[in-house]
Amino acid sequence: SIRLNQVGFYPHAPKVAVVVNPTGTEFVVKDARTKKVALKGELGKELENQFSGKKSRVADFSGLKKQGEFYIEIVGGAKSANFKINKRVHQEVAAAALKGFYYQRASTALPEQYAGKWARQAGHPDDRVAIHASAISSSRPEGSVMSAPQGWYDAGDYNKYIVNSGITMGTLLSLYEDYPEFCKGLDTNIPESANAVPDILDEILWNLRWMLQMQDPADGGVYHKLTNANFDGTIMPEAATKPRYVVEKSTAAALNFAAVTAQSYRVYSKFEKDFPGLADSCLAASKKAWKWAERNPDLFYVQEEMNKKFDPDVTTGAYGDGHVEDEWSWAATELYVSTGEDGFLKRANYADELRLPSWNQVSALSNYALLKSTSRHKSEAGKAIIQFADKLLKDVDRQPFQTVMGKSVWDFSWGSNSVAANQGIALLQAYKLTDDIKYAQAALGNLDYLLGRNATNYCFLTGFGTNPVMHPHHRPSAADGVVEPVPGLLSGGPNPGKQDKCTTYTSNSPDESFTDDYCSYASNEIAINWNAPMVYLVAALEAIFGK
Ligand code: 9MR
Repeated sequence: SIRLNQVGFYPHAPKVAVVVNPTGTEFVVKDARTKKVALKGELGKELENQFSGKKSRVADFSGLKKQGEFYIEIVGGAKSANFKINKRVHQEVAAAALKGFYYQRASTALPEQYAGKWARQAGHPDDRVAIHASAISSSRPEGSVMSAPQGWYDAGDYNKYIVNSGITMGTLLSLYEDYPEFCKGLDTNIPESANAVPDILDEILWNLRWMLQMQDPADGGVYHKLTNANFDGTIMPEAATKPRYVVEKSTAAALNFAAVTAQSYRVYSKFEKDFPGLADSCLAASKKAWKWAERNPDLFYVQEEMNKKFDPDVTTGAYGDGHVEDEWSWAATELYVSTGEDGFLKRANYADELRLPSWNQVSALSNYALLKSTSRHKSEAGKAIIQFADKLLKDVDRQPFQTVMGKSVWDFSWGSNSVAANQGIALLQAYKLTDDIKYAQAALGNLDYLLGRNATNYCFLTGFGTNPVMHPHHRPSAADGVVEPVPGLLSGGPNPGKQDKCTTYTSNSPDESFTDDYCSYASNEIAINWNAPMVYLVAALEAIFGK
């Protein structure tokens, strides 16, 4: 009944545990080794969960600043598992969450040296990809094939989607741009670790190389996705050998591509020696995709419509987005920040009212990007971020888990854990702008949520915590014969939609609509666009508090 960050706490940051259905009113924190009391305290006043009606009280032990291993005991009641108080308490979490992307690599074997017991054979060479009937053009006629290897598998499935790569890549590239020094020290033991480039940029490059191949050099358009016709069964990558297709080009894909490659130009131009010509290719590709989008502003991917016209039917993830104003703004902003060209500034709209980023809503990424510019819009873009952050902070002390995450029922959507992580990023942007530690502390509260201070009592990052997620909807984790799931992957999190119709859910409360079951693709899948904000959040917090 004691919910807390199951990994641990920083010496000089808030420390909160939540006791659900408390019996007593006092608590102690004890040293795990000596069993001596390190801190005594009183539980806070009773709070009621707006969803489940459950009663809880808060144990605030922020006063304990000693490093070590501890546990909490309610006087006359429950006891927690051990946790750490440590200066760099989330360092391993940060490295593992980034390493999660290595485990998602397509077209390569993962040798034991890097992958440990999750070593596996190569899957999906993707060097002879068929052109789906929807994607046939004069440059790529019927019967032709193209090569687009590498990239990350999107999620628990083995397909590769440009739109979802957009926000994922933007988030990881921004982490590097916002915290370059910290990123340089983030070692993930990948094949490229020995080179002079930070691991995070080597990892991002694995997906960037794939994305670049998804552009048709003939016209600059970008195929919406590279996919099987249907989802695979529960098999390892090397056993998944069904035909692969690129499907039709879309405006959303072109704009996501343009944004990512424009930002990549900025980032990789500092590594010209290591990757000669890469940055310039990215910028040229970005501008070409932008121009294609200008010529094709309304080619929206609607899978059902495509299936009516072309064979075979494609039933994998659609990532269809018919509202691309935000993608236009984001692409224009990245192009503007990278080139300083006025033409792009005109289209570089930022959100006056910030909206939380997700795969189909990227307007906030324009605001974030403008902070890296000298544009006249910079201060307005920043204002919107601070206003949004202030809204997030409101009434947090009245919440049962004392977190920004979960104030609103709308937080619990498909992939709700990425909502928690993206709220954290918005708060950290506000912290960067103001230097007011309250924003960073609230972001840390959302990390605490993800690592255990939540209504489910799960630590949502595989491989961590005393009650970790064990059965994510992730094909390699389910098919590899290893008991522990592939580590460093963020489970999607509570989702009252329960679209998977799994029978193992135990609650209808939105914040408890989660089941640690492979069947639950709606609450327990993993996905690159959820892992990326997790990496950002935990890495940035380590950079801020891990001293
Ligand atoms: O994250 C996506 C979510 O917002 C959608 O509601 C859902 C249904 O279309 O799809 C989610 O994305 C999935 C994608 O379509 C296929 N790969 C797995 C993704 C995570 O579940």
